[in-house]
Amino acid sequence: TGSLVTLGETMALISAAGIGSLAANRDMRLSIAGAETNVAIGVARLGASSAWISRLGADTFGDLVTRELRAEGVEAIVRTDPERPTGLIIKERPNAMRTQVRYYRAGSAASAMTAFDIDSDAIASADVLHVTGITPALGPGPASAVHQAVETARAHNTLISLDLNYRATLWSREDARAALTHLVHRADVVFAGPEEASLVVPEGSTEELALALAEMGPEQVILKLGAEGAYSVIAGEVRKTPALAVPVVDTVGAGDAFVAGYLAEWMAGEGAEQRLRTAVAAGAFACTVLGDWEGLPTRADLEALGASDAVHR
Ligand code: KDG
Repeated sequence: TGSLVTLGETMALISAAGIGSLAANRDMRLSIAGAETNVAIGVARLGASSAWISRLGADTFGDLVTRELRAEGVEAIVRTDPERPTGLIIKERPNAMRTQVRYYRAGSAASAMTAFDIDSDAIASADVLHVTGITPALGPGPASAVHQAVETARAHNTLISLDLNYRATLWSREDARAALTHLVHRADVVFAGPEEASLVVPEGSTEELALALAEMGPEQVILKLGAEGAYSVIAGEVRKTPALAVPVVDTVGAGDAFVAGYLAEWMAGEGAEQRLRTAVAAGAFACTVLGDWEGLPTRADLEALGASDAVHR
C-alpha cells in the first residue's frame, strides 16, 4: 500500500564479473544502476507502488532500463531523447576490499532533464516524493527538476524524502553544501551517512550531526551507519537501531535498500520502531547479494532473514 514517486538518472551498468584488475579479468555483466530506481524497485518489492521520472536515450541501454523497471513493476514516466545517450557506469572490483566506479554520464539524456519533465499530478497524488543529492549534481536542468518536484510535493502535502547521497566525482563539496542545505530545509525525511551529514552541519558526533540536521526542519532524520546500524531523530525522539550481522558480498545499494525499507513501512502506516527495523534488515539483506538492486528484499526475503542465522548486534 502507498505510492512513491522519484526522479533521477538511471544508467546502464557494466560490471566486472570477477575480482581483480580488468586487464586480467575481462568477463563483464550488463545491468542497470541508479540510486532512485533502486529505491523505487525496493518499495515495489515490499508491496508499495512506485513511479520514476527521467529521460533516457533512444538506445538499447535505454530499452534495458525501461524493461527492467517494467519487470519490477515500477512505472517509468520517461521522455526519450533522440540526441543524447543513456548514461553508463562501469564498476570494477580491483580487489576484494574495494569497489571502483567510473561514470560515462556527462551529456547524457537524463542530464538534460528540466523542471518541465516533472509530472505534477503524479507527485500530487503520491504519498512520498523521494529525491537524492545525485540529481542536482547532474547540472542546472536536473537541479531545477528536483526543485520543481519538491515544491509540488510541498504544495500537495506529499511527504518529501531526501537521501543526501553525496557523489564526490560529480560536484565540489561547496556546490553540494549549498544545494543540499536548501533541500534539507525543505524535506520531511532526511537520510545521510555521517560524512554526508557534515557537508550540511558542523562536524561532530553521530548524535550532534543528527540533532543538527533535525534542527534544520526535517521531522525525521536517519543517519545510516552501515555495520553500526542507524541513529535517528524522529519527532524529537532519539534512537539507536543495531544492524544485523550478515555475510557481506556487496555493499553497493545497501543504503538504497535501507531507504526503501524505511519508506515502505512509513507508507504502510508503521511506527518509527518498525520502520527502522525493516530498514536495517533490508540494508543487511542487500549486502548478501551481488548487484546494486538485485538484492533488494521482498517481504518473504525479510522473513527468511529473520529466521536465519543473522543476529542483531
Ligand atoms: O546508490 C547506489 C548508486 O551509487 C548506484 O546504483 C549508481 O546512482 C548511482 C550513482 O549515481 O552513483
